[in-house]
This record gives sequence, C-alpha cells and structure tokens, in this order.
Amino acid sequence: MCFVISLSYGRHMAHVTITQATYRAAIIGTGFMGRVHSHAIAVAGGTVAGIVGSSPEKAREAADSLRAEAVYEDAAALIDAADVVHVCVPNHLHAPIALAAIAAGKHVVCEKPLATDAATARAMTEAADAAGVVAAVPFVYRFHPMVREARARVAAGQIGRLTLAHGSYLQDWLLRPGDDNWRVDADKGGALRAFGDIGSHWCDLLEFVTGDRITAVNAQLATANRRRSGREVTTEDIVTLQFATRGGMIGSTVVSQVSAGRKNRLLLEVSGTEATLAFDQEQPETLWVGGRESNAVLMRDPESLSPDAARLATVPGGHAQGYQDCFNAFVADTRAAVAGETPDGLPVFADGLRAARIAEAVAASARRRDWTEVDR
Ligand code: SOE
Repeated sequence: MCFVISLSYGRHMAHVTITQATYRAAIIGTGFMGRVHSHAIAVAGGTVAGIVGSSPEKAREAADSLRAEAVYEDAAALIDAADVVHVCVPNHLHAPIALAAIAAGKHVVCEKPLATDAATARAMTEAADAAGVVAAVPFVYRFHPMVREARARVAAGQIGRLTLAHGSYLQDWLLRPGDDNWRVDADKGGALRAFGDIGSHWCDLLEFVTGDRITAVNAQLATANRRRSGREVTTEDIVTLQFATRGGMIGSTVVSQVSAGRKNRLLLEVSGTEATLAFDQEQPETLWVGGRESNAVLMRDPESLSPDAARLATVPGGHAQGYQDCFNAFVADTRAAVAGETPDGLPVFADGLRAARIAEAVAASARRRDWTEVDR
C-alpha cells in the first residue's frame, strides 16, 4: 500500500510517494558505493539494518557514515535480518551474495556490472525471476530528469525516425600508471573493465532513451597503462565502438578511463529525421535540442517537463540536482517496487544481463577484429 502526498511550494508541485512496506536494508560492501546507497536508502525512508565490510575493522569504521544499526561479520546473518540486500562489493562477488540473498527470499539491489560474464548474469536473473523478488541494478543515469525528458520526446515522435546515435563516456581517474583499484584486475572486476564499469551505463542509456536495441558491434580495445603498481594489466583503458540497432540507427561511442580532465563525462546525442537531442551527464540540468531552423537548451524546470521527468525533479528549476539525486530516485523506485508498484524505468537484473551480453559481444568483436552480433 502507498500514499501519494502532493506538496506545493509557490507555483511548484512535488509528489512524494510514501510506501508502507518496510525497507530494512543490508549493505554488503562499505566503499564509495556503499555510502551512496546508504544515503539513498535514508532519503527513501528506509533504514540500514546492518553492514558487512571486507574486514570487521573496515565495517566498524564505516558504520556511522553508513548509518548502520549494526555491524555484522557474517553476510548470511545480515541477509536474514534484512528485507533488501544492497550488494556493493567488487564485481566477482556480486553473484554469490546476490544468489544467497535471493535464495533467502530477499529483494536485491546489485551494483553493475551485474556479473563478470553473461552466463552468470543470466543465472542471477533467472533466480530472481523464479523467486519473485525485486532485483534492481543501479543504472542510475536513467534517473536524471532531462534523460526522462529526452526519452519522452523520442517516444512522442518529436525527433522523427532515429538515424544516428553517438557519444562517449570519459573519465580520468585511471590516467596515471600509479592510479589503481580492484576494478583493474580481471579476476575481481571482469575481463572488460572500462566497458563493464562505464560503457555499460552508456549502452543502457542509449537503449533506455531510444527504446531501440543494439544488434551488432565492432569494437577496439586499448590498454594505455600496461603496468600499474608494479603488475601487468590485461583490462582495457579505452574502447571505441561502432554499432547498429534493430530500429535502423547506426552510431559510435568512445569509452575511456584515461582522458585527462574528463571526470565523469557521459555524452549521448541522438539524431532523427526531425531533431537532435544531446545530454551531458556533467551538465545534467539541461538538454540540448537541435533543429534545422534553431537550437534550444532546455532547463530542468518541472513546470515545463513531461510527467515522468517532472516526477523526478525534486526541487524547482535552477536548484541543481545531480548524481546522488539519481541514486535517491532509483532507491525510492526500488522501494516502491518492493511495495508492489511497477515504477516506469526501474533498471532490473534483465537490464544487467543485457549489458553483460553487449559486453561479451564487444570482447568477441575486439578479439576477432570484426563485427559481432549481440543477440545471436
Ligand atoms: C567508477 O568508474 C564509477 O564510480 C562507476 O563505477 C559508476 O558506475 C559511475 O557512475 C561513476 O564512475
């Protein structure tokens, strides 16, 4: 059961959904993502029943900042105590923890990439479906209001027949040979690192906004830093990708974690026979609309947005929203799903599986130096 409370401030209306189902979360993994999840759980009206870290000391250190009611040493005991399990550990540990939670009948939020290979992602998706639990994956850029606005305009036919999509997802936090992280190691992060970590977001956003599907890819991979912290690195720093879609678009994207000055720049531009839309994740308050006669930069103003975009606009235009707001909205929608609702656009395990299948096609294409079909 849920209540929708409408609040008005000046000319602005906000709709806040209050669900009655409890949302007692377990957070497994206490790093950066654990903190982001914890904040979003609090904003969604949930509680953090407990946390498990990579060591009991790390978990105790993180307890306050993660608002944890308790620190557990045993993940199974924490899973028992929770309604929903948030899996925020390195990628190779997603499957065992998520599957244990599903086997215990718990809802799951599992970080992306869902698994380090598509077969495991499929097993996780099938297990969640069979258990009838909510199983969500934080492809959170879907929750930028201006992304929803772009999606609504495409769906309404305002862009015309889609012909071209392109863009990039660029970061610089792995620029230097001394920059390091567990994601760099294939045995923890998966064989495709930059693509799994951030390319997956780009492809998810493309398919979400356009409602179209990538059917074939032609990819190149490059590793700029072949050694990091004294060891050999096999995972890629850069991916260039051409693709074709079922709906007849062609396009390309560039994914890099070694692009100096680019912190988290996801750019998606979609062109149709009537208009072009461009969204830049580092400027998420605007959407560029290109026309033959004139161009416009739309501001996130809830009063002029489509209903789904306005739903996610939690503060009036000009009061900047960003990444954590996306996460908050994602967890709020996950909570609504736990309460029995079907929020539009909630990314679920099937979307995580989809990303894993695209990643496998990317790897195969780069290996074969040729086009590879995604859904074969
Ligand atoms: C690191 O590259 C990272 O935190 C990703 O893991 C996230 O998914 C992305 O949102 C930001 O960058």
